[in-house]
Amino acid sequence: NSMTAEYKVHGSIAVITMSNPPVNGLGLATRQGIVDGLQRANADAAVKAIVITGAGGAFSGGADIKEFGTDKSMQEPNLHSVINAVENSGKPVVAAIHTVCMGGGLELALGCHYRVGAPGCQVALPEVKLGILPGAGGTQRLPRVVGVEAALNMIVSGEPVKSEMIGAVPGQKLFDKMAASPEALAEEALAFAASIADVRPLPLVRNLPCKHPEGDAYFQFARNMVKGMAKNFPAPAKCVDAVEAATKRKFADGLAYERELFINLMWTPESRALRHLFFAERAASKIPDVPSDTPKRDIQKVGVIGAGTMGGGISMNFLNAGIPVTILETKQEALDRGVATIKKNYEAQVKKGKLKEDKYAQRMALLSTTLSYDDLKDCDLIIEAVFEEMGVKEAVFKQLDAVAKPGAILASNTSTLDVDKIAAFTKRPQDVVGMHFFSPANVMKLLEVVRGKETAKDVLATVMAVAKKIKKTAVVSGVCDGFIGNRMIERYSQQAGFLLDEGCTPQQVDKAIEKFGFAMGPFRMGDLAGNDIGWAIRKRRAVEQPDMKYSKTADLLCEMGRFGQKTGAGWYDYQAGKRDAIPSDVVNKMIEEHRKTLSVAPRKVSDEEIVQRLVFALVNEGAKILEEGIASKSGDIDMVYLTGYGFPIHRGGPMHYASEVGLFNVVLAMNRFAQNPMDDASAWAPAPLLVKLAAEGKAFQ
Ligand code: T1G
Repeated sequence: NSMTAEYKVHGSIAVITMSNPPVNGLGLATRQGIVDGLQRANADAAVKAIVITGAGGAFSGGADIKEFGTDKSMQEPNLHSVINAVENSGKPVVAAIHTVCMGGGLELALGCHYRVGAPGCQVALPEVKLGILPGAGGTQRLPRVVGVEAALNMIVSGEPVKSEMIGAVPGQKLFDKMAASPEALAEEALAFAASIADVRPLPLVRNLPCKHPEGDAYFQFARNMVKGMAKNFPAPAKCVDAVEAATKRKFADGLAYERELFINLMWTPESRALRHLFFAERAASKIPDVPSDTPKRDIQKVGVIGAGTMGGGISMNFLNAGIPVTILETKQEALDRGVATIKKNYEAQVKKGKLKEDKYAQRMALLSTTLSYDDLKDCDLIIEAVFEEMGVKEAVFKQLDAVAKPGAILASNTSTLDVDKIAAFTKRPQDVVGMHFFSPANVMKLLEVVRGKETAKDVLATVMAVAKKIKKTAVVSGVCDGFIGNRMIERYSQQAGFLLDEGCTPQQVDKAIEKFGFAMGPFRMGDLAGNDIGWAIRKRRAVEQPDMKYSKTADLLCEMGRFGQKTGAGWYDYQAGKRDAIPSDVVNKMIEEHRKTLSVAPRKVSDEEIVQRLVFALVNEGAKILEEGIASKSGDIDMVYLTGYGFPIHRGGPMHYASEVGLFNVVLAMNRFAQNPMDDASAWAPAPLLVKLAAEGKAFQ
């Protein structure tokens, strides 16, 4: 590998510059470059001191996570060896830190004899967010320079702290000097290196004391705090163990202990899930056939059609990002109601201290309303969130086609209708795209971007960039009934219904899947979203897909008018003004009566079977979505389920979870479920992609 660290001597100072874009991940070649630079500098009599820094937009973002799970990350010189080489240098090594100094990058800096920091640099040990902990001395050195409590907070939270915040703490030893500005850093680091070139002995962080005055009491307190917040993740508690070791053991022993904890955590399923999601989240914004340098349209002004729940929530996303919005409705009182709801939402945030009064006022100042399409003629992006009925969509898009300026992006918030048909209502199908927000639209992170046959590539690139700006996780979906999320949830709901027919109560199913980690089981979710929504879809489906088998229970429930929280009763009973789901004798009776009509003896279904049938139903549909090209990567499907449907993060998403279980085992289970006369055998016919991967012993990519 070509060395990815440059070496240059300025006067008597050797400068080693890591250059491994995009964030100077400490990959093997970079590590090798640093070690070689140190050797050259120590061998050159003209060199008195050494500066290590990073090219481009980071000092270093830490270990190269692209190497994780490969043997390259452990190949010598591994990060430990590089840090040892720095500490054992015969000449002083100064880290010149700027922009991003994270994980292994900070650990490298802590191995240096001195550190000069530029203001505005994000300093963090974010390993815990990947389900691990700093594995190259971070848990042993950071407490020695910023104190035990500050270090533990940074390591357990993984959150970045601004360099100038740390530099301002009296007695801190992380930065020996703060540069006046990022631009001044290089100059000041060289001058600083020259000023300490002859100072001996060379200071080592590992030789600094590390104590906490209340020792055991403090760590007991820390353990209690961490236990509460880290429900499904083992790493935070291990961070406490590692930092405690720094206060109790000799440095070398603490380092060895940290290494042991690090390696154990690397192999936990939780860490594999978090590392998978780190990449899946970033990969989701990449569209295989849309180059990342595709020119984007400029979005200065947004129009929203419809001031209902969705229209209001959608508008707030743009107001929050400082983008002016014009909401259009057909009647003034609908506009007034919509604006009042937006105000109520913001005022609730102001009351909770989450939003400053002046920010609230700024956002409202960006909002305008109108009853006339003419006022949308200079919008760059117009999103309709009107009634989910093709006739209404047609009227709206015909009007938009007549009024919107050339190049305006026309988006539909439809959750199931055919975006190609909608595009065909206009003379500009290339500018039409689906932007499917999830309710509540100003809260849920997921945005399904539905790509029509004609949708232009720069429209997609623009919408993905807009999604990032309004802090949404955007996933591109092809056109099909239900796109990615709702198409899969259909199969999940189908299984939930069968489980009731076979002997489960709603609360048993919900509890089993919530124990697995879902935020909410299918029946509590139905009561929240409204059972009538599924009812309407099933009626529509009955025409289009008469052969799809369903449990009648959901229809019986709706015929009882039990639509959920909004009617005060659904699968569960509710007390006025409260959200707790109370098991309902009425519903359980209805289910028992219904079973009698099926002439089936109810059976005890295990929690494990409940979870497998619900989750593998998602996986099988997900595999079909992949092979049809509706989704381009399995990680995209995982992101949909994590950000839109409350799938547990520590399981990594349905497709990742299936790969962890082993696709061979998933197919075996599906074959078993297909034997069940109460079930829908056709639903368990494994997708060809699933069969292929299982036969090859492979995982989803
Ligand atoms: N290695 C390799 N690539 C990385 C990377 C890393 N550490 N961090 C980010 N990237 C890539 C990312 O995939 C994307 O690539 C691009 O950089 C921009 O990222 C022993 C073992 C640094 C704050 O956990 O928090 O050190 O998609 O979109 O919003 O203790 O990335 O463009 O091809 O996020 O400006 C610890 C994780 C590793 C840092 C930049 N380090 N990264 O944020 O851009 S474990 C981390 C971040 C470790 C040691 C252990 C952020 C960022 P592409 P981005 P950004």
